[in-house]
Amino acid sequence: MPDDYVPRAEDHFTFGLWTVGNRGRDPFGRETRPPLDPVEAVHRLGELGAYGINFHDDDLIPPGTSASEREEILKRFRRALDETGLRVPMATTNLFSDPVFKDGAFTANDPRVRRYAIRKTLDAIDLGVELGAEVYVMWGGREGVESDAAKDVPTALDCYAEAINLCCEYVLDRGYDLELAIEPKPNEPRGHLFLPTVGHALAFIHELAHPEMVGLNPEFAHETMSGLSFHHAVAQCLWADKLFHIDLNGQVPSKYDQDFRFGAEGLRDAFYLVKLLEDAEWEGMRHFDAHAYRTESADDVWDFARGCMRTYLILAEKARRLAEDPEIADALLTAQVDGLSERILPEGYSPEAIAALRAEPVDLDVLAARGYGHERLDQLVTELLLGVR
Ligand code: GLT
Ligand code: MN
Ligand code: MN
Repeated sequence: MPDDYVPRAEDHFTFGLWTVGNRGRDPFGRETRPPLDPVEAVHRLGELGAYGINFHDDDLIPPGTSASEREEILKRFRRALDETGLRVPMATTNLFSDPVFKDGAFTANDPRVRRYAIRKTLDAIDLGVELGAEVYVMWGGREGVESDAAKDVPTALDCYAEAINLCCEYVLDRGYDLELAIEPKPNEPRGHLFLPTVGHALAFIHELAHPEMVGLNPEFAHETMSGLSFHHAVAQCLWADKLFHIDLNGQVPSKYDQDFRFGAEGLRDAFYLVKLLEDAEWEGMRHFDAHAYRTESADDVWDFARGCMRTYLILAEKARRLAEDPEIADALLTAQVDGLSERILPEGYSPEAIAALRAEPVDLDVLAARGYGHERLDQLVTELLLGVR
């Protein structure tokens, strides 16, 4: 049955080759799905209404590919993009699968590994830009440690900063129109990862040589794993003008990195997130860094992909309905949500303004006794989400 939740290119939904191409391997069991040809991924996503497809260097050009095979792969991939109109808005480097990176890539103790990691990244930047990428994601999957005696953290952060600074210099030198987006994660695959949360990454960016070129790619699962609110983390990125990209998926707090279908878990946080992005009219890509359950067949993967996009559109519709609901509007008045936009001193600081503030009558008993009506408001939002209003 046709409905309003059919994705269109202008919704800017994107998937990674590694997401729809995930084969269901986990630490305890081997693959349950066959490999997916990147060309088929482009066609299937195009049919579903996605806007784009992203990749790691190795997803598209597997390690060990000869120069002639590389050209053939790129030719087929470009043709699929032309036929479907799909774009490649983001690209990234795999700095975590090869055993060479077992002690880290940009923060490996062995400088030879760090030099190789930079070479691989610069090559991948060239490949991404060649295919049209405007955002470059940096997920430091091996940047971390298990045995703290083996790694001096401040020095490792110096190395991390040096590597990102070199990437920025390269982008400037080449004249690329490319922003870098750091993706924080608390742990997994390392015992501890560096830049574990959005907050750590935001602070780190301001120690870099080109902070204006570097932003964030926060992921729902990664903040949620630590029990943090993803929507708050994204709000702070927006507030700092650092939301360069986003990884949407589903996750149960304090479990392993589940990367479930968007909305499969954490539906309420997902709703406030969608509302935040839509209210802000954020122009970035709605990228799904998720994969189908291991139980699913190759065909079922497309139900997973469709589900991610439909849930986003349904939540966006719920956000619009919330804005139009008169009873919710009344509850928002009671909660005095608008009061937050009022400044303490609208004219700014002056000794006179402080004197006036001190002279103001204030009845603390009245302020302490007032209610904010959050129970009623929250129940109304719950009922909206449950579909009964
Ligand atoms: C990997 C990881 C993701 C990152 C990808 C980009 S790769 O799947 O789990 O969170 O976003 O490197
Ligand atoms: Mn993840
Ligand atoms: Mn991710």
